[in-house]
Amino acid sequence: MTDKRTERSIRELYADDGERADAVVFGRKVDASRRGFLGGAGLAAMGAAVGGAIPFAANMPAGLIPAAFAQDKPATPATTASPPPAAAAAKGPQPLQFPGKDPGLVVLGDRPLVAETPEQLLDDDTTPTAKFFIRNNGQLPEAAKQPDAWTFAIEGEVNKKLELTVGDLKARFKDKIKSFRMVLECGGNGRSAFSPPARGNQWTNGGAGCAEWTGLPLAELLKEAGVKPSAVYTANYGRDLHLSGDDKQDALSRGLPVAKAMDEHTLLVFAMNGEPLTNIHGGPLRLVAPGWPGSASHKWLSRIVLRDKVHDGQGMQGASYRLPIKPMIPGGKGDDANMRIMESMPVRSIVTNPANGTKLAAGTKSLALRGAAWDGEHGVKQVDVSMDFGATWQSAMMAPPKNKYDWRRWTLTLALPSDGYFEMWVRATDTRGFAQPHTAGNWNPQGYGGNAMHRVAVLVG
Ligand SMILES: Nc1nc2c(c(=O)[nH]1)N[C@H]1C(S)=C(S)[C@@H](COP(=O)(O)O)O[C@H]1N2
Ligand SMILES: [Mo]
Repeated sequence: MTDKRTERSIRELYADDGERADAVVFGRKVDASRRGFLGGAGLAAMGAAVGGAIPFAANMPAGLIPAAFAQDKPATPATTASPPPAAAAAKGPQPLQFPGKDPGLVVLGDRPLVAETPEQLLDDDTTPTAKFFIRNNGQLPEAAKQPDAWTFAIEGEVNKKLELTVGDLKARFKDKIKSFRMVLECGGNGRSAFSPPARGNQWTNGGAGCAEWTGLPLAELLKEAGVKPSAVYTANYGRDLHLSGDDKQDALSRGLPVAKAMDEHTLLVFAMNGEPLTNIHGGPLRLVAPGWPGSASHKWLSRIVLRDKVHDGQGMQGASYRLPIKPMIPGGKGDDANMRIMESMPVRSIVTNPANGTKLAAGTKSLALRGAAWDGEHGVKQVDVSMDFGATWQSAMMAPPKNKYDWRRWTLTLALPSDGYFEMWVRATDTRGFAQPHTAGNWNPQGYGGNAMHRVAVLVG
């Protein structure tokens, strides 16, 4: 075995060629589609690697990376925006150090600052602000000293341009202010499950949170401004600076079709979880366009321009927030003409308790699971859990949503047949019947829409 090979992580090995990895790790080629056909020696090696006997080994697909190895994350590949220094990448996941934020958040990039919430920190019904993920594309603006004096405009294809402050918005539209608990999720959430790896922050499932957002439906202002029939799309602008410091470039400028901008859940938000919106989350004023890629929820909002054509700002073109119409070759370059703008987010579920790698006392006979499930526009129909590598599934109980775009908290208690190593697989299905796949599908260069099932390893005894 060469030095080069021993330096590679088990995860990388599996990502390249799972069956070859089985051979390298377990000393022999897996010659059938199931690991259960491994001889006793192979199985013993596998058991030693995961920490215990595997009662459902006969169902374990060959080449599957055991969930117990998932802590062994790949280093973040370089992005075009900010190649991380090799030394930093080698250090592995870094805890976040940021005022008011839980140090359990994991930094995916520090320039711009990006941090995700590990699944087990998403265990609250409403995600506390301290645990809410962070995604910036540019430099943070300075925190506003007088939030109510923050100005913003609605202009473009409207009958009457509006220029308002946050204070005006709160006072003049007092009776129209709404609060909804809604998921905000980065378009790239789940990206780390793509193979070959896709460009960008290597989110696991933690580029998402569900907070209570308070603000004015954008529709109220659009009605006041009078949207012209020529308007088809918004262009959203904010006051964060491009990473280069060049004020002629936008860090990000995406938009929404007029119909989505008019949805009563699309809010101009000034409060999060009952507190004034913090600077890091886009305060004093941000947009929240729930169910769509987080990039459509503009922070530090300064202007919304109604356009007579689809927006072409930073983040609207090429492979940015766009998905292949016809499947493309994984790892390929892609063709701009074969891409469409990503709109509704795909269905996803996570186990929030227990955490991956939890050890339980020998003889434990039952396991209470908790989690969350959500999707973009369609709603979650069901959540199913398998503890035997997908052979059988049991449906979880789901709490009702508070409102559209809320997530569904789910619970399920499973009987454990014996001691040993188990993987809990969770799979949500949306109301159209779309279920989460085993691996991230519809490969695309920037890795959007990856909604592979979440797997959690549990070791009993
Ligand atoms: N002005 C501005 N708004 C922005 C961004 C940004 O970089 N600048 N990032 C977007 C992206 S990609 C996401 S996923 C969400 C993240 O919101 P959060 O940091 O409050 O979690 O904000 C969006 N709004
Ligand atoms: Mo994002």
